[in-house]
Amino acid sequence: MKKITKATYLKWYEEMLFWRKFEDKLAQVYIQQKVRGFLHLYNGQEAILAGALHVMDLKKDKMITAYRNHVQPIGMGVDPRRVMAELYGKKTGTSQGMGGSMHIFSKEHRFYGGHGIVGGQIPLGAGLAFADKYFKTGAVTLTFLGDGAARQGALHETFTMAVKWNLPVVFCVENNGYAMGTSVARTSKSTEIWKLGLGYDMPCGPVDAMNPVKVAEALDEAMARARKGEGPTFLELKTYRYRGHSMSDAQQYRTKEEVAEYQKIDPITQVKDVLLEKKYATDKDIKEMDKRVKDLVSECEKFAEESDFPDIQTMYDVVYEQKDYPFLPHKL
Ligand SMILES: Cc1ncc(C[n+]2csc(CCOP(=O)(O)OP(=O)(O)O)c2C)c(N)n1
Ligand SMILES: [Mg+2]
Repeated sequence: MKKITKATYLKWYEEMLFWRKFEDKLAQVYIQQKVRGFLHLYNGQEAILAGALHVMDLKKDKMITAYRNHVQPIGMGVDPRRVMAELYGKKTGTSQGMGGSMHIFSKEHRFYGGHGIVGGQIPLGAGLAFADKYFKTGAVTLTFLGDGAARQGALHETFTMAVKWNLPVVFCVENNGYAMGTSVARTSKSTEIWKLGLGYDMPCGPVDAMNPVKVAEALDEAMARARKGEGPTFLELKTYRYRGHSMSDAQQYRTKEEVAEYQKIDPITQVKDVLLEKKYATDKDIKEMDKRVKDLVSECEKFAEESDFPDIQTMYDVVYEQKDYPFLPHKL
């Protein structure tokens, strides 16, 4: 694995803090009704993305996830101003403002969404990996899914084929404890989700995903296996989300004390502690990074605010229309 150095920790701190603050800003503008529809935030889960990016080959590897999908494309190189604009529904957004929160996508950066159907991305992730095996690109696809999605039938169908065909894919459950308001223990008697891999003879295991080092180590091993043609791995990344499922969640299913317990092992604080303990950064350096993050978030907000909404015609240009459909003539 690429060594984890002072530079890694500095990068991790600034990036993770940016993802956190970018989403805090989204929460704020959502309440002002500038961002509409659903909004599912990633606060608390940042160590997963930081660890993954450390071991991915960003020139060829791919990523696909569910609807909690704003910061992953930024990590993979998409301009954060365009992600913010997409959430505002503006034409400068990643999908010209027509995708919105759950559907960030960038083929150029190999980020394949952004999927609102729980578990829908599991077979798609295997499909991306199938293409890489077929065309011998040497790339690996990281397929992220939630603990709730792990209960979908599509997971089992996909696992059967992915193992049989030795596809270069790593299936990563982001176990944040809940599927909307339903805890893992309420969805199944088996709460150790990683054990689902055992039934498929797939290498599998749990990972402390509040720490980016642990995530990087586990993913590096899994990706190396995939690159050697030895097939998929199934990892259960144990994490936590601080905010509700979406912005309209009253969070009556958990206590404030439970959230506070996880905040004690916050991934960004863990990275900051290493920076200070190892004297990789001074308090002044941290303040400078915090300021850069704040400025960049403001720049994204300004860009989104000042961009135009798409022309109404664009909406019809991107909807499939069968010209010879016999019964309902298109109203336009
Ligand atoms: C097929 C399907 N069923 C139900 C829903 C409604 N739904 C949206 S999110 C969600 C919970 C998913 O939880 P999890 O997979 O743990 O992901 P998390 O939100 O925790 O990241 C449900 C049931 C949906 N979007 N799609
Ligand atoms: Mg969950």
